[in-house]
Amino acid sequence: MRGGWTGKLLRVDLSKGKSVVQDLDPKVAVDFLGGRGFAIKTLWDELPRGTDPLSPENLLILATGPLTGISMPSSGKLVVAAKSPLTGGYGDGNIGTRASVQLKKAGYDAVIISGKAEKPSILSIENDKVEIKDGKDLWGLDTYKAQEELEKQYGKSSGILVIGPGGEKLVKFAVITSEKGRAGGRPGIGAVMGSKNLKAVVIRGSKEIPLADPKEVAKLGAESYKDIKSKDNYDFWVRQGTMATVEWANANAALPTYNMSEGVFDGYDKVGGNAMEKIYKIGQKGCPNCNMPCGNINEIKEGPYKGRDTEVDYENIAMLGPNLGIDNMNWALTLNLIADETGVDTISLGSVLAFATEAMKRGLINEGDVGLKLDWGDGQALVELAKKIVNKEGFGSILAEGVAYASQKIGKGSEKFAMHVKGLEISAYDCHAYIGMALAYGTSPIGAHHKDAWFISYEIREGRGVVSEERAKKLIWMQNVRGGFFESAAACRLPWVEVGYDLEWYPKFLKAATGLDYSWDDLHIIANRIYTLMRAFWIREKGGWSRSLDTPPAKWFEEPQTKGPLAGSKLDRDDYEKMLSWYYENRGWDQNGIPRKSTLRKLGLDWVIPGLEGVVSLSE
Ligand code: PTT
Ligand code: SF4
Repeated sequence: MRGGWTGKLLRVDLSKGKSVVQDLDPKVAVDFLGGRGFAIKTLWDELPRGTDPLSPENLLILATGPLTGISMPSSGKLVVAAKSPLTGGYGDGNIGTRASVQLKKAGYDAVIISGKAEKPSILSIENDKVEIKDGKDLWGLDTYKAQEELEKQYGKSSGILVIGPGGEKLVKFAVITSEKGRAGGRPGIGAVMGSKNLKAVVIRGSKEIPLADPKEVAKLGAESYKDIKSKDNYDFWVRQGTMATVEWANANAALPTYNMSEGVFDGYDKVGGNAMEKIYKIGQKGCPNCNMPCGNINEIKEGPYKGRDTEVDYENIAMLGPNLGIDNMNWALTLNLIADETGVDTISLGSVLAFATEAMKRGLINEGDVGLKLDWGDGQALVELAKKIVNKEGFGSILAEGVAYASQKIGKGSEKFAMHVKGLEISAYDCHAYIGMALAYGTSPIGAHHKDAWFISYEIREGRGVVSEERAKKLIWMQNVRGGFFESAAACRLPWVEVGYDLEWYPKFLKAATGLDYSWDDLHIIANRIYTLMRAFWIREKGGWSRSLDTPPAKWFEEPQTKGPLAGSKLDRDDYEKMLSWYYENRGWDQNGIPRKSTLRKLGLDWVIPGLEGVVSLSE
């Protein structure tokens, strides 16, 4: 390997208190790139079928890719992955953090953490020196305080990953956080870290990241940073970042409102990008190596957390504002701060709060069950319930298991409005009117996340409601670029998505970094391989497959929107089934969503066949 990859993996066994450095198999690097690709390959190869995600046997993987940390726009991202305790399938997340760059500089492409420390611990990685240190003084601290403490001890430039009380208490949607406001691992990767008694990972590196052609990387980097700054949308993006999506989603009847019952919200402008800019925004933050920083730091002006600040994005505000009927930004910011400090996912938190509110409005649960009276827009009660969830108190402990579990527990038809796919709560786009985006959620390889395909923007641009094989193929293309390439390379996709930075830059960077000539066709083959392997992992862990696991909840099919420009919209089941069939066909999977043997062979995944044949019958 000439560069891009360091060629080394660090394995840490917390039970034995030992670590070992291994060579990265060059074929794995070339065929899977890194990030998500490394994570799924490792989990497939090494995790015994049926492993309890919160047991010491689960593997917590921190993985970079060949573009991470190099002088390329927005290259400071890190994939955190494990078997998910929320879904029971493959789970990962992507954090913008100094830990990504520091890990490459310390000389590793990935860290694979197994076992469980006897007592609360910190994993410290400083180049070749790897230590498991006592973390008992940090245990119980929120993520902000723990971050501050670790910065004092290890220096501000260290890469720090930390969990909060949510991860320690094994809330099923706990995340890993970094630098007060970056978070990743929606499917409970923070709980996996907590189950290992691992409070934090601190990484410091001082080595050069190996590059095949350092001069070319520097040249491409300089040109790219200039290119990004020259884009028309650049200034607006830096002012509002993802928050401008609030107004855009409302205009297109896609803003999640009242537990994804509606796509428009009367008070949207009070919690949108413009309101943020005028009233609440006090600062700006970005990930390493990024010159289009999008972290909006906002001040809470009223309420119990008055004067505190918190970093927000669209998903956070949409799920903790309109989806709860909240039109007072201060409550949405307060809920966001609670999620960040305790280290739980904002999207899932918004979803379980909305689910409980709807269940009470429908009379399926009552004030006595919850210990609180819930209503749309009642920020105070929802903040109280959020605290019960993160502390796993009373009814909060049911919601802390996620919306799928809570709906099973409550029963009475509540599954219909439990807004999840495969157990992961749906992120912030209402899909009554967007069948393509519904399919994107249905087929996302970690459960209902928009990260693999923000298909709704394409549907709005190219026409809504189209049911065709072309659309299914386009969705696969988009998943491959976003969830295949960006999650494995591993870099931020927003320069491409948000300001129009050209995709053609990436093969050039790959060539300069690794010396290898990847075309976009090659990168799509890699993405197909990764998607098919993720699907195989899910099938192995679930003991089979069914189309219902790739289908969004009944609400969007049965209860139309009642307001806004698309009032009356709902999804059509026959249309969805057609789209899903085309999707399977074009992925080379059979009509039950199971990869065909011929597909596995074509993608160089022959070695997966024996593992799957023990679980399901494979068609040719
Ligand atoms: C991501 C998901 C998102 S996606 C958001 S806001 W978004 C929520 N952010 C949370 C948060 O904050 N705190 C918290 N406690 N929970 C949160 N849950 C939600 O998590 C994020 C940016 C954003 S902001 C997006 S779209 C892009 N996501 C990328 C991605 O997934 N891959 C990639 N290669 N590049 C991306 N660039 C953008 O990064 P998950 P971050 Mg995140 C505070 O974690 O699990 O992947 O879910 O990473 O560093 O905060 O950057 O409108
Ligand atoms: Fe981070 Fe935003 Fe820059 Fe992406 S665009 S690297 S999320 S600051």
